[in-house]
Amino acid sequence: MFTPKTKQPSEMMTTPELIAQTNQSLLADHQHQLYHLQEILAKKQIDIEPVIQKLQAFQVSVPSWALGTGGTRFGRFPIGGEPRSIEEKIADTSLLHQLTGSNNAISLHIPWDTSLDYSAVRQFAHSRGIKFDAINSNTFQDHPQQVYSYKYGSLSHTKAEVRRQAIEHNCEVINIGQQLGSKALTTWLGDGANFPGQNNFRKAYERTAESLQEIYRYLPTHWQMLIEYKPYEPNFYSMVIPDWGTALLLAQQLGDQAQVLVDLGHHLPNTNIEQIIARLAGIGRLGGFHFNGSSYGDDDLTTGALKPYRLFLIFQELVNAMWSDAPTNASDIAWMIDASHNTKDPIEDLMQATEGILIEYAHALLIDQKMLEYMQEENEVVQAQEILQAAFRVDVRPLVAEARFRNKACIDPLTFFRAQRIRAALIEKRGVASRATGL
Ligand code: AOS
Ligand code: ZN
Ligand code: ZN
Repeated sequence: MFTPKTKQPSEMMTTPELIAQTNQSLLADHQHQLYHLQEILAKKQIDIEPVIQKLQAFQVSVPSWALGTGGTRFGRFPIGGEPRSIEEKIADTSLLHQLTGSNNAISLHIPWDTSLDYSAVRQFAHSRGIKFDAINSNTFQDHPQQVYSYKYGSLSHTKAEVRRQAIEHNCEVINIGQQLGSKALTTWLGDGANFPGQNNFRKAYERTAESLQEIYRYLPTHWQMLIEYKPYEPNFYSMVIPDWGTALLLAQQLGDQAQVLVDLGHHLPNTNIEQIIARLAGIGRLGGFHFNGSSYGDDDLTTGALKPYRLFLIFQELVNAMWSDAPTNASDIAWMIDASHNTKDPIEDLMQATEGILIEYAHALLIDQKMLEYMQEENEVVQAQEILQAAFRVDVRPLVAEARFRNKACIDPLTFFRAQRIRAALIEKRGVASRATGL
């Protein structure tokens, strides 16, 4: 591994020159692997060029709260050097993007990410090559300045004054997003009930729909409202928006600017998520996507670490929807990683998640959609499965590395991050006790 002699200024952590220099030392090996793969795929009539270009274009945004360590209700183990402000979160996103070439946006969460000067924040992000993706409201926690508690709900609350406060918060989040150049509001509600009899399901839904209607009316014309669903947590008996059906119903009642957001961890075990994706993409209502990995529920583990085949099947539905001209266009979807880091270095985990996402996207891009459709039409079940398996078994990592290389990012980001001792530099700069805002 190449290690530079000069120490980088801790402000920038790395430079394009250093990345290019390091890439040079890895280039011969990388190209050897790429040419080998190119030959294998050429024999199957697959041209790697369009695949690499699509991988280069794919950008997945970083949630501001995942740049620090998360935790559980049992505890938290901060790693040190965590970002202490929006600017530092943007700096970490920019660093990550320099290394991966695939994370050019940040998704903020209000009020975890407030500022006195959003135009300065916007300028700072612009100077670092970072954009603002969907902005998140937060009515699942009580915040210091608020008058009413969300203990019994927010947009669905029985009391009009609590609903009003939650509506106004969402409008305020839109105002902030507008100043930053964001184009979507993500609403995820913790609203629900822990006990039978606690809520009137029908009325809780109606109140939520009415509250969302008010926020929707406030939405700028070029914005989207993304409605995220979740079957349980923080309420364990019922959630007001538990599933994609409810989220879709709300979106349809609201209008064309309202879309459903699918978080991979927000399904009960064994749910066929790829079918949900196909349904929503097919009717043009898939607006947002939260990537993570899950074993049981909303585990927020690293994307692709546990169920790469399922992620591949999800990407197959997206690629197929684009191929077949379904109303959903991937470029209109707000892609975001939504994870919580209890064990790993958050930046390293985001690199692994990004790699996991791109690998399964690449696998899906290798599928001959026309041939698959033919096999499906002819009820050639065995051959259809063979097509999927053949794509999934290819080691596409050289394609992903090539996309990064062409994006002027690292051929091997994780090794670079470690060799440059970037976490140590962040700790030196921000201290060992620095803690990012978030859960
Ligand atoms: C919560 O489970 C959801 O995934 C939301 O997207 C939430 O805003 C985010 O995870 C921060 O808690
Ligand atoms: Zn989410
Ligand atoms: Zn979640």
